Amino acid sequence: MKSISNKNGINTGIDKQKSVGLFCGTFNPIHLGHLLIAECARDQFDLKKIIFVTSPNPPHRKLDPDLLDAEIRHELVELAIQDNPNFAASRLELERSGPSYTIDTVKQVIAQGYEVNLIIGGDNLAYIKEWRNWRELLDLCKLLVVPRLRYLSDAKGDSEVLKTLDPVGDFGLPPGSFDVVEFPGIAVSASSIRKRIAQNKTVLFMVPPAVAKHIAQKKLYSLSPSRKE
Ligand code: DND
Repeated sequence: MKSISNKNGINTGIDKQKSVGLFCGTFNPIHLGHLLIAECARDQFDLKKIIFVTSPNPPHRKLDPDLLDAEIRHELVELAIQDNPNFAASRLELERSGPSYTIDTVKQVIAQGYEVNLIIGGDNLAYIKEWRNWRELLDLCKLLVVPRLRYLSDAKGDSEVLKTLDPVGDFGLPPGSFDVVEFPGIAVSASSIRKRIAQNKTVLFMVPPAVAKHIAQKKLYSLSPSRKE
């Protein structure tokens, strides 16, 4: 497989003068929702590149028995983005030990000369104040929040509603902390994909063909510990 990262873990094709979108995720596995989020954010905010960062040890998923080996998740990310020159996969977090704190990744990317726009789902926005050094994180980068219907109570969810929410009043965040990504909404989740695989249902087009093929060939997710009983 083509290597797309330099020794610092970021694709060397990025123009340092331009803003990048940083998309950190568990990606267990990466799916079309993630790709569509990245593309919508790239287009709307004129981002030069979207950097996908696979998190080996997401702090909020410490005890997840379904968490696939990080190198394999990263390999799926590489397969998913391989034909898109606007997307890059980074090994930054894979090469750090300990919990995958986003603040550490943001600092590393900024130190390399980039302006960071951190892409997160609406579900994560609700918990952002529990993230490590969240104030510093919001000082260092702009959040681009993707509406995620089921996590924003009741009717609150589509991008129009999210846009009416106030970082200060509704979330207790500093003014201007986030912008909203125009995203059509897609009811695909990594957990639903894992469940479908366990039920021997197709996941083709919920994940890109190359990812579906690799999952099938390697029988990924079919031997998950939580499904052995
Ligand atoms: P997820 O497990 O939510 O990633 O983790 C996101 C990142 O947050 C990871 O890099 C963690 O290390 C980091 N984190 C979490 C907690 C604390 C801290 C850091 C800290 O620093 O203290 P997923 O692969 O599940 O999803 C990636 C993103 O895509 C998420 O933001 C998720 O909300 C979003 N997403 C969707 N949004 C809209 N519609 C869908 C989506 N599917 C995924 N269908």
